[in-house]
Amino acid sequence: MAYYVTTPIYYVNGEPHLGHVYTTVAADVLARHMRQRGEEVFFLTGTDEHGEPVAQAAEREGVPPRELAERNAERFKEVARRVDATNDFFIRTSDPEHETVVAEIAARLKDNGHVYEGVYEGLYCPRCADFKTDSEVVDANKCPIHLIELEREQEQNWFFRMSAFQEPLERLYTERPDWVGPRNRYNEALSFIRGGLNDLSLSRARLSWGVPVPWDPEQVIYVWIDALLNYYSALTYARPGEDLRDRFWPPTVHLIAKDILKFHAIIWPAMLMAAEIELPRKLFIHGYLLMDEHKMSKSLGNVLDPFEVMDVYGTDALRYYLLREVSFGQDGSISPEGFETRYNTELANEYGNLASRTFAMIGKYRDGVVPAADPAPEVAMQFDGLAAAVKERIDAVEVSAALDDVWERVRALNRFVTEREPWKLAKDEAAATELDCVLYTLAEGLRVVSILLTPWMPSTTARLLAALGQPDESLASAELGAVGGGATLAELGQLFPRVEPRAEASA
Ligand code: ME8
Repeated sequence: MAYYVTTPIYYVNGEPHLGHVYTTVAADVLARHMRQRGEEVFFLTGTDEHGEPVAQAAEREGVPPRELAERNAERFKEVARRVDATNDFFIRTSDPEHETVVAEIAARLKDNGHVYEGVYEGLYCPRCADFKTDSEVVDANKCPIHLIELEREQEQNWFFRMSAFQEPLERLYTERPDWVGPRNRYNEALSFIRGGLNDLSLSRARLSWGVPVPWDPEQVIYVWIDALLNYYSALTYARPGEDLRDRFWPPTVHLIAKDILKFHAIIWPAMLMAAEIELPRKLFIHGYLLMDEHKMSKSLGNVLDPFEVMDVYGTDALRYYLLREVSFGQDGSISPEGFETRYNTELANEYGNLASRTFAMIGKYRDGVVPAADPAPEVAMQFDGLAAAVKERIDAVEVSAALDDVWERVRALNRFVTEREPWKLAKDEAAATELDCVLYTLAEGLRVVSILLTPWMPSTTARLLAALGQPDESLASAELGAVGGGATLAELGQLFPRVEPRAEASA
């Protein structure tokens, strides 16, 4: 089965930050896991470069929008590489191929009779690039997201008759209750639809940074119409000479945060229906990372800077922390203290130490060769059905619950060491077979949890699997007992070395 996963395309008007890293890493976990299953995967991320948000930022900096876009798109690309994202393509909405598709689909919406000319009047937020209804604004005229005062604006525009899709959208939500997850977001979107849909202005007259409206080049296509189409256009040119739509359309899952729910859960399916394009299978809406409940401020030392964390602790530690600390789908706080605690107790102690103890004991008691034995029954019981459970979690986009499931087994292996006390067995010749069983079970358990953890911590697990002499990362081999004894262990070193508290944090 083909698997197509996307992140939002990020605005190039600002710096990449932890929120962007979060979605990209989560999408990468899904993509990597599916590749382990032998599925054909396409993973897309990229940048949103047109519209007011970028035009205005460029104006503030005194540079042309294209220049700002060039510079920041490069930074977002760099971040994707830095977090070890395995995206198959990086789309930029200023790509001429994307612009061509946007113009084509806009023309199709018009040809299909869903576009008309009219005057728009409303409170407009330039930061959201969105008109706000009276029920959405706060304090009479403020953007609910940016809390800036909005001006009432009027424009001659082309409109998309979104109101005509109210009933088809309601039907979509009734027929496919899984199409938006988690459930609270589904309910939110559905009640928004039931509240009544207005037509959507499809073009902007006052702006030139965008894709010209094909039948009225004085106007540009509204940035959200342009941006949403990235998920579709990318497949037409990501591989020169190939049309990937055949294999990958419709998308399996669009990952987004709740800030852009309305665009993805309402406008996007309405547009696709109007253009007669098959709808995506699923939207999954994750929560916000709350970096500080009070106020983000570097001087308070409470900001988790993703780049600093990766420099000091490595990329895998950050990937692990983000998806472990906050239950995927809900809001959650993160902090440098929280990170350090999980790094030390879970990564360094529970996983890193388990590996180094196992390697040390097999080295000392069995000359570095994994003994042949059957897995110990109490551990076998714990691992029974684990790979299948993880698959099911990932199918449901439960990215942190899947990680928790595996981590429980890391802990089970630690308990197993404590209970069986292999260092005592080693002193008793009559216990040689039992020691073989314990050491084999540990090596085998480490192998299985490491395969399953690969999507979250790819470099670490690759290192560990290589040192175990078992580089096969396919999910099919993630069964306890699938590999026998006999492998000679290589040098492993510390997986998560202790890090002295940063001077900055203790100052
Ligand atoms: O909205 N917690 O771009 P954007 C979790 N260009 N995720 C966060 C986050 C946080 N605190 N902050 C940002 C746009 N994100 C449009 C999208 S898509 C066709 C166009 C993540 O740069 C999250 O995925 O504002 C959120 O939806 C996205 O960044 C918004 O990125």
